[in-house]
Amino acid sequence: MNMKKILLISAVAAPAIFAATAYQNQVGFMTNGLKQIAVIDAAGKDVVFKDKDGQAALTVTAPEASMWQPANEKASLVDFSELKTPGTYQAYVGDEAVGHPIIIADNALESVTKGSIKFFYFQRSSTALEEEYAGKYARAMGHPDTAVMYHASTGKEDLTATFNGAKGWYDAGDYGKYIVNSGISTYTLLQLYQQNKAYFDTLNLNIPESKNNVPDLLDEIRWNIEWMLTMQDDDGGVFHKLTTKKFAGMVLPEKANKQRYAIGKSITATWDFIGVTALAADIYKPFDAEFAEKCAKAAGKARWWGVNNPYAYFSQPSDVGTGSYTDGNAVDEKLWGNAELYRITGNKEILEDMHKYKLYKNRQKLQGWQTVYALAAFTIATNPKIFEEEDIDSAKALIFTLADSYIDQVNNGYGLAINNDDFYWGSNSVVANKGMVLIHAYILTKEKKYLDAAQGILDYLLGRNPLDLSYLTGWGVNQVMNPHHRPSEGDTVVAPVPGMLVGGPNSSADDCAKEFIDADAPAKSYYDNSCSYATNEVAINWNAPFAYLVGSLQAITATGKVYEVGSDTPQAYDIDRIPLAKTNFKKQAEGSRLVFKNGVVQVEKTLRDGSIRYFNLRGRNLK
Ligand code: 9MR
Ligand code: 9MR
Repeated sequence: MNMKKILLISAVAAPAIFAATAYQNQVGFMTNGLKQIAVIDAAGKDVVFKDKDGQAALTVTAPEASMWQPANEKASLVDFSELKTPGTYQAYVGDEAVGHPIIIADNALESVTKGSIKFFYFQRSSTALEEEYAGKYARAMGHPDTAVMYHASTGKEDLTATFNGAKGWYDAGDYGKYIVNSGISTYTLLQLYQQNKAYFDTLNLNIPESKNNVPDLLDEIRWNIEWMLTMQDDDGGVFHKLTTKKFAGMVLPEKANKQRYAIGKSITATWDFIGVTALAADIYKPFDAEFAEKCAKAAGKARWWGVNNPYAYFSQPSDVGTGSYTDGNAVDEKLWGNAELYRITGNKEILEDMHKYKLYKNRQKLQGWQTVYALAAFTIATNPKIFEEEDIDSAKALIFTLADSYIDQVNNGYGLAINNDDFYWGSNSVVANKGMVLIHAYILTKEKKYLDAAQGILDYLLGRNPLDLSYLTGWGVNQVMNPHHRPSEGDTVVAPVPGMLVGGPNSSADDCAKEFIDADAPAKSYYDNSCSYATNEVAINWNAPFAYLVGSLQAITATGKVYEVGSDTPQAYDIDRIPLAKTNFKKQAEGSRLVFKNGVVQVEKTLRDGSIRYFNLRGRNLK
């Protein structure tokens, strides 16, 4: 921890009084992509873009300023997309330089793409990071996880036994490994690969596996899938998480060596596991048929447990304090898991099961670790030859309902499809996930407005924001320097591990960032200090949609080519020998009861599908 880093940042960010100010992507613009900059106090004035020799290359008159509510500030959105000669430029208003150097290049987003994926290598558990791959962030092995114990909540009989739960990525700033969060993160990266194969087949990440014949992105993802596979119990069910009982101090992995446990076994973890392993069985087959077969088998076996234990929701044991990832509704996980499994088996019974979980209007929700309807929608909408028309229609309805609502938000001074409601814990991933929805809308229609809105979100994360900050460590003129990340805190290197997207502004942060909450400007409610896990932690489920967004924009914009919907013929697996939906479980009756929760009396309603909702006494939905 080095306080000097914090002072440095705030000194740089202070804008001069009265002069125009500009906020922009600080990393780079694609030669053929959308290029915009938000300029304050410049309406009606000429913004001149000068090349490195000081020659004016383009002049744009700043349009009327308009409000962007999350910044509580008016700005003129200046579009300089016409500038298509690679190089470095600077914007001027009158004699004054505004913003930062503007870099235009064909591969402007390639280093960020690599960096945001390389993050996952830096998060590897159970291995030393060698200097050859990690540079000055090399570190000793931590968490071998070869002798993990079973917590009583796993239901295991012999609590003295241990198992090998090695590999996997650390979830975030902490050293836990959580199946639920691994689910969405791993899927998102697998989709990045699947939809941009030509690009990622040759992209070198400089990781230990770089010399084998498998694309580096897939090698990196496999590190986590191999861990996920260790979390499956003999009966097919999947343990919820692998952590210590309490969070470790802010030390390097090698120094955090308290006993680790498999904790809980849950329905959400199990269905998320199915989603990932089924998709992996398809994607890895051409590279390693044996591994792929193992994934498919694991998915089928997990389904058997999932079908038989529909109400096994995770609840945090009283002696455990690590992340809980609790979720009392598994409808979305079941929908997604079944969709992936049907895609690789064509098994009608699985399709029938999938049809029990429809994408009703109230299920058209942005994806997040707790809410994965959209993952099912992405898979279904991009596999029109596999799924039935009704499924495809409802998947597209989800994607376009969301994407079009984002397009409706984009018309503001900052040009961002981001609004006040987005600023909760992990807001940077909220907006990156919106970007993933927009990219899907683009893949499905080739309508430029969707790609442009996605580009705007990337620009926001890389500096087009009222804090003039790049939220990705290691990139940008003003970079985040003090993330809540144990390896970065525990080492002696001043700069944090590169390629990490921090959680971002959070208008309900309840930690040391509290005093920075700006009720009128949620986009400013942020504190670049490692004490703030609620605004400044990093996490695999935040980096994954960022990598998806930037990797897709690089691949699509550079080539003008986009994933061809329906072009995939998934590998076929037979999971016939696994007994399917015949279970002894009776359909659960709906029921309500009063419970004491979060300090008040609430009505807990159990729906027929086993999902649980909470209402206050006036009947208002609480979640
Ligand atoms: O480091 C922990 C982080 O990963 C979690 O997101 C956060 C909220 O659960 O908690 C962090 O750990 C803190 C703990 O909750 C309270 N004591 C200080 C810990 C480190 O800041
Ligand atoms: O991302 C999670 C966020 O949605 C929750 O509001 C928050 C508090 O429960 O926890 C976040 O997840 C943390 C996890 O519990 C432990 N590892 C760090 C994760 C990121 O902060």
